Amino acid sequence: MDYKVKDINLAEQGRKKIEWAESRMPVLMYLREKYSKTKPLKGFKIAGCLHVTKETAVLVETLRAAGAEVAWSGCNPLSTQDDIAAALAKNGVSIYAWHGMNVEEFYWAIEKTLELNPNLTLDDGADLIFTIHNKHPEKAENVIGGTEETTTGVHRLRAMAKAGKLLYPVFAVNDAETKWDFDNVYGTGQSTIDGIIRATNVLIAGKTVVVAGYGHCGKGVAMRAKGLGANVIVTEVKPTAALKATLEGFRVMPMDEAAKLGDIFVTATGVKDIIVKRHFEVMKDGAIVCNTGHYDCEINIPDLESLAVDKKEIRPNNEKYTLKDGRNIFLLAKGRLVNLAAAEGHPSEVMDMSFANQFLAMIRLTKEGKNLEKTVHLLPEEQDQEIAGIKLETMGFKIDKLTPEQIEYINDYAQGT
Ligand code: 3DD
Repeated sequence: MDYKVKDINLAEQGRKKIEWAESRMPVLMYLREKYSKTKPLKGFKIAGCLHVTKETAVLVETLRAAGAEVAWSGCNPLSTQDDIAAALAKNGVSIYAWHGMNVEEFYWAIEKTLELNPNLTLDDGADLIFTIHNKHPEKAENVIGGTEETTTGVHRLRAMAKAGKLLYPVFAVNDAETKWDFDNVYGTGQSTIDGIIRATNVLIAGKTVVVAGYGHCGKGVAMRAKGLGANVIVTEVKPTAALKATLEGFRVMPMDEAAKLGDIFVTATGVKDIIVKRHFEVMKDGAIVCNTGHYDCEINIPDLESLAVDKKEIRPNNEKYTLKDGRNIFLLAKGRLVNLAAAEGHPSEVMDMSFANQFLAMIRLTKEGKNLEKTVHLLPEEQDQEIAGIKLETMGFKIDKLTPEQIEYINDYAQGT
């Protein structure tokens, strides 16, 4: 059994965290119970490239319980939790992941998972799919289809499909309502603040928090910062998103103005160069800067380096850059996603639904993949309602049901006032 992790002796500690996550992921555990009997993924080989957290471990072990053979790598050099990787390795998973990988090791790990010759791929950020397409296109012939977890990855794959370059169909798990409206908003909202607090322990109350990007993720971060008493400024390029931010009571202005006011900056745009040299030049002494987008391109670190006369890590995931005029700027998690690099990512309860979508999408691909067009597909709305229904039930909630007369009314366009 092949694997490469930081320290296999961390397995017992990791297992305890996985058991905690299992206790708070009732939808995925229900699906594991249901499909471990029929094993619909038996005979299928899944290569996964997704943050190695306790929640991902529950997904991996649910895929295996349903019969799949699995090989796994992390999808960010700083997001792997080493005790979780050890627990998965100890339990027989071919996993290649450790915290603090360099870029070469990151892609070596992806290559190792491809030795499985997968017929299904599971991605978060599309690095696995891109490695297949750019370096091993012959392996795409074995692949029935794949899934993509995050907004950035879906954007990349849609562009690829539009260019006619996608070699197999992909389900946009990110775009499922039970993922996008929950993980991206409530998960990112809490886990980003969690990462900031773990790396700084600053008081959020009373601070001016600048959130760049008011998509689902930025909306969650702004909401939770406000909840902790921050004064929130939102920066945007999309008029409708900016308008929504103003109606939620947030101040809206260009980054050139916000840069002078912010105490804490969070980028959540998916776009590069959101905070650049001219912004650092006007920031307050002691400003804290971090990113919660998938890639580390949103904060221009070479610009910050060019202004600094000294840099040192003052506590884990927190580097103090001293500028020529004596001001200090604190960069968290080296500009990589602060929620996973400086904390544990989103709570289990919200990843439960994201990963229920991943699991069901894998089964759907085994049945439908061969007939799907080689483009990016949405998961069916019914799947959202099925997942949300199970979630509500596990939370002890009951809801109303339409009567036949109400269904008839909805479908009868002729009935007026
Ligand atoms: N992501 C956030 N928290 C995570 C966790 N606890 N486990 C695995 C992945 C986790 C990333 C997700 O938000 C993913 O849906 C994304 O990147 O959009």
